[in-house]
Amino acid sequence: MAGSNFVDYVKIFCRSGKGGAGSKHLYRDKLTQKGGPDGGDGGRGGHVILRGSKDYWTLIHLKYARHIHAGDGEGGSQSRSFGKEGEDKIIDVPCGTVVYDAETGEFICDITNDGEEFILVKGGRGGQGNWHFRTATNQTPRFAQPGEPAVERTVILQLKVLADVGLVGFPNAGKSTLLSVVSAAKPEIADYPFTTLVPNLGIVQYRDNKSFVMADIPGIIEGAAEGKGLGLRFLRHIERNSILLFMIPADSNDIAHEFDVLLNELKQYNPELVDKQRILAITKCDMLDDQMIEEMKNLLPENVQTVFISSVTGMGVSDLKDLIWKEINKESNKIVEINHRPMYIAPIDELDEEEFDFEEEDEEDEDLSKYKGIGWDEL
Ligand SMILES: Nc1nc2c(ncn2[C@@H]2O[C@H](COP(=O)(O)OP(=O)(O)OP(=O)(O)O)[C@@H](O)[C@H]2O)c(=O)[nH]1
Ligand SMILES: [Mg+2]
Repeated sequence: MAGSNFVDYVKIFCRSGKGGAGSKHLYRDKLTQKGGPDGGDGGRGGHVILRGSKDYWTLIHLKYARHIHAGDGEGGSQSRSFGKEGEDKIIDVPCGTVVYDAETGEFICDITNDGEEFILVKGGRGGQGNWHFRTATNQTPRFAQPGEPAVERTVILQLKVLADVGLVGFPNAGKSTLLSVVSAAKPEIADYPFTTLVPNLGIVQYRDNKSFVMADIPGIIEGAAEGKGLGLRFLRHIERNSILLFMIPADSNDIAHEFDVLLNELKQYNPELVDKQRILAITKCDMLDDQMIEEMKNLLPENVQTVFISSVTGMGVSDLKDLIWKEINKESNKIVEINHRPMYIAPIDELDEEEFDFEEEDEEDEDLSKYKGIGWDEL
């Protein structure tokens, strides 16, 4: 995205190295006329490996490096010497990167831990030298195995951030304001809808040097599932949050209805999101007096823990932090495993020409560039 450092989708082409050929060498020296086969094996081609790294927050470093080639293995040589292995190419990705095959949409892997490695494309095996093929009846094999060819694969890397709590609400609900108050993040805040165009992450300091990660995502509106507003594109960033914090402003007309609308949009995106533990925060409560708060308590949705907060006065914010901490540490709210459904890849004839290349996401990004988004470097 021009003007922003937030890149959560890239398509890359990977090619492993081909295996080195086995050698057909026959041994000779000044005292030995026919020393027999001594050709060594070729080296393995380099793998393309994905590695999780906590030093990365986005996929921006891959945006302009979309062709990744590992080194070829070298051929074997005389005296049964092995060829050198091809250089492996390691791609560092942020924890929370999910990988799909770009042709079939099939889920390939999910990198969640720092240092976790996954071989995306295997290097070709090196061929065996002629030494392996000597037999009683063929003592001078003049042939050796060629190395295995390189493997090519185009993959889509998608980032689904690993935050503990995700903020869900309509535009202007005060999500970014809360993040700015409880963490060092400095998201843009303004009284018009869709101020936030890309997710923001913040680390919330809790008591005794404990901390948790909060993700502020762009506002959702009714009909987001059909693409209204910014659509549901950013909802994948709350897919693996332990809990969801719904935020509805105190001046809204019907809190219970707004809550249902939000819930319904999440459900349309991924029904599993509805199984997550939820907390409701009624924001901007500095606009209410105690009596109004009491009256409002009867209008709240049922079966959800609710906190009244104001990011401006600080009212209820520490209670909210306590509640979040309690919930994210509950064993039942820990995410054990999530199901990554295959990705939908449009058949070529459904794509218009512009989409059918590596710039696909850029087209979309371009449109948003006129807005000022906050990158994750603001953390
Ligand atoms: N009075 C009052 N105003 C608030 C409070 N929190 C946020 N606001 C105001 O509400 C407006 C919207 O706040 P944001 O934090 O940008 O809202 P948001 O939910 O991030 O909105 P989008 O990014 O557009 O989805 C701003 O003008 C804030 O100053 C609060 O606790 N009290
Ligand atoms: Mg915002």
